[in-house]
Amino acid sequence: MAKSHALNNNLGVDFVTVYRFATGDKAKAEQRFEDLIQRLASVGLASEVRNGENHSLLVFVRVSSEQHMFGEVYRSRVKDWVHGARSAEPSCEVRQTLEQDPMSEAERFRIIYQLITNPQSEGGAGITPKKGDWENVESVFALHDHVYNKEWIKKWSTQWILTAQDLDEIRDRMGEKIAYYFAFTQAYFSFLLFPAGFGILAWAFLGYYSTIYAMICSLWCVIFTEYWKHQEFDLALRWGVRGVSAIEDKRHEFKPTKEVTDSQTGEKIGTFPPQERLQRQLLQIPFAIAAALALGSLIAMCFGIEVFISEVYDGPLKSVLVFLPTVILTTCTPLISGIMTTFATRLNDFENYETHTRYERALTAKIFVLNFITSYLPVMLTAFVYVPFGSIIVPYLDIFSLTVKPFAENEKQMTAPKHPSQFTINPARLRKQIIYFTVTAQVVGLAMEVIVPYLKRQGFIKIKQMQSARAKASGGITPSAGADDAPEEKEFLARVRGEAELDVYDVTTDLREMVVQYGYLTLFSVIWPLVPLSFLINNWVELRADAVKICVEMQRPTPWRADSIGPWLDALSFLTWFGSITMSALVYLFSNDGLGPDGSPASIKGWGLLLSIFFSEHLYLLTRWAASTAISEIDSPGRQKARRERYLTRQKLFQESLDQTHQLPTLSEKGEQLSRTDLEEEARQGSLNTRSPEEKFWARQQGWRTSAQVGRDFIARAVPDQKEAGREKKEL
Ligand SMILES: [Ca+2]
Repeated sequence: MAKSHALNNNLGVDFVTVYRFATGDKAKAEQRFEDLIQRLASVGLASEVRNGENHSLLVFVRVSSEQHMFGEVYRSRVKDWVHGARSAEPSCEVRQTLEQDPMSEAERFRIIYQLITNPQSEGGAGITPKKGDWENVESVFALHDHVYNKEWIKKWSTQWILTAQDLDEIRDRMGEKIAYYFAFTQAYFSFLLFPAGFGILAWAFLGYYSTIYAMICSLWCVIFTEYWKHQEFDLALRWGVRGVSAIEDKRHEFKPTKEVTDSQTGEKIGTFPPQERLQRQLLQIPFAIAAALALGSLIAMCFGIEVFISEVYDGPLKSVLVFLPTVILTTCTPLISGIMTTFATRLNDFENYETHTRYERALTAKIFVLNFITSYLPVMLTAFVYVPFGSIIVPYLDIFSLTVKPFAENEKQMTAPKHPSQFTINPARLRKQIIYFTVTAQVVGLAMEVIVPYLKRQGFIKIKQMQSARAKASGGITPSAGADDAPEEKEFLARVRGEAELDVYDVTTDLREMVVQYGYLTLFSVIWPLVPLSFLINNWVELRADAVKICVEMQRPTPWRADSIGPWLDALSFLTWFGSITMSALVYLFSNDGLGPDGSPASIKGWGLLLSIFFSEHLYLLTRWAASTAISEIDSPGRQKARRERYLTRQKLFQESLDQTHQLPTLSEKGEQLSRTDLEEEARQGSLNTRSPEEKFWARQQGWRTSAQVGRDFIARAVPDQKEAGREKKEL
């Protein structure tokens, strides 16, 4: 098989399972492996086994027959319907249904993945990769569709804007969860066009810390947040995933502590009492304090050293030493935030959430706190501590003289000025910092995302080659994984072994990156109005680079569903609100020629600062209300689709009830047929005089013809009106 052919054909494989075994206890490993294959077979999955790298086996899995697949599709759709995510009841005739409502690749892969991993009680094989009894199962992944991937990258890299069709295609291939990330980034990218253009004008004509720029930018952020909420809902309708976050299987890790019987349904449910969870959640407070202290003190320390070296120190190697705090920060921050993230995850596990959605929401909130500190604290320290209070703080920075002691020639070079008049604030510091975070760090981040995994992979390949060369030289004890491959499969298996080594894609990392980036825009862009322009350029590349990353650096992601960007929406709203505070504070503090106060707190009026924050926050609330009201009026394809479906259902029901009404005898017929007999009847009944006044009143005229006749008689007998008679005469 030629190499290109090996890339273009997946040989009908749905999923690949990597089974890694310890060579110590071979009997146990063999037994477990047999269990695995048997479990897969029990749910209708056929398997083929090949040798893998480093004591692993590759199990190729596919659904054994079309009938099995139909059965699973039907079950999945019924589940959606029962939970209200699907409006029409799925028909048992799946083959017919699939003609009207075809299955996307994403749906197919999701159903098969769930078939492998869902518990046996829910009809799955119960294989939980890396967990519990299935620790040996290292990963379960689908093979990349390289033909599609190639087209995808080619298409995206040659067009400016991603269309709704492009996003639909991602949804059909990768599932809604990933499609939501691309939809969000695309919406954010298009929204950046305006502030980018306006930012250039502001930079050229209005200068830094412009009130007009701050107001327009804040307004834009409010509109964007509200627009995205609207858009998100619309996509959920269009993709038919409204409410899927509610259909969820319990987390395997959830440990119920109490079993209760539902009084209404009689179902036995394992629960975890909310008050117990609340107690555990209280641990978040010490966690947040510890995180703020650990990360905050590191950042504050590096900040102090940096100010000391650049503003106070006046000895040799100054230009090099200035980078010392950056080095400390870039090495220590990932370390500390890594430890804190582990803590956060442990704490989140301990809080024992029932569903993935709730678990993720809680974890995201914790991670967001960490990100908030590491990303924005350095800028806030400069803006709200160094600039206004610099002259008070700088004399105390002598404590950092230790860091430069080995280089200084005399004491004088590292003595801070003791009097504020001897010291001047460096007003460009804040701007330099913002440029670093919004340009340099973005470019570096992008490179880290794409290039580092590539180098890592190349490194692995090199090491492997060296190992096998050494093994060959020393007598070739360990044959390579592909030694027994059939010649026609060789290329294909080599490719699968490569894909098995790749990382698992987690879309939340990419989403977090975007939300953190948005934070710089909404919180600080008034410092340097070219921020949106930088983000606009960065995000065009980012969207494509992430697509490449998924295709090349990652295993094919399992297509999960979602009906929003989830907890990141809360983060987005929070940042927008917080931006209304920081922007107004920055404008108030620095709008004085863009230089800001001279470093003494005396020039800042506390009440003025509070007033401007108070004012801008109320303006924020008002604009948010106006924007959300205006945006809710906007029609959109998803809403149109939902409306059309509702209309058709309504029409159908109305028609049905109308048909029933037509079967009843109408009053007109009744009147025609019954008028004579009714009159006789009336006379008879009236003489009996047994009716109630109400019955008598309604019994005088039977049928509409009688009523009409009585009316006509009244008209005929009427005496002509004098005035009217006069008028008629005139007309004549
Ligand atoms: Ca990214």
